[in-house]
Amino acid sequence: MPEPDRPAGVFSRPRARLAVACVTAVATAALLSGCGGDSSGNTSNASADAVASASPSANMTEMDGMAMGDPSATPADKIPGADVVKGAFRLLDTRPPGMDDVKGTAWLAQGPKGTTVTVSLTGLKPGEEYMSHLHASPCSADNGGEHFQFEKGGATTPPNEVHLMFTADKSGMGMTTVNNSRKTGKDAAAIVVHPQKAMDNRIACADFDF
Ligand SMILES: [Cu+2]
Repeated sequence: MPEPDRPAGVFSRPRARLAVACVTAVATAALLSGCGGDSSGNTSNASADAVASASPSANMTEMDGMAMGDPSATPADKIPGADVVKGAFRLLDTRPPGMDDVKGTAWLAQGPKGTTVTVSLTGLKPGEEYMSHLHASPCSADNGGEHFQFEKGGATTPPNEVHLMFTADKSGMGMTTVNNSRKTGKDAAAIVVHPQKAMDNRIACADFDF
């Protein structure tokens, strides 16, 4: 069984740029043959989830959909073989006081491993926790509207939604990356960042440039 994590780890190292193309090709080939392809609709993805939970050692990356982020994971803009869109966070009028300097970028990658989302922000309150969700509407429509859900009306938690939780460092910078084994298509129009303590409060929103 190939180990999808290993080429990704190699890929994320900043050195050896020339080797990247080879590593990418090998990694993509390994994923396509080893995972049987998972680029179709929700039906096959549901069975992929079942397989992953039945034998977690077979493919640990499938488990990432349950998590809410890993700052050391390969960021979305560096996922081999993925289609990547990005968006710049814009401040929302609903932001709490002291959040006027928040800036940042979000990336959404879709590829052989499903969906990977990375957020990177500055101007946050040092040591504070924040939460980002994929949202279903553009920022201009009700500040992103409802949360994006793979199964509408289903669970309001991962893996049916995509959540990223992170803590701002001493300089007010926060970033993290989360994976989900399913693809969002273009239905996750935007991403919103909230204070973890006040989730109804929307600080900033980014539209993905699909
Ligand atoms: Cu949200």
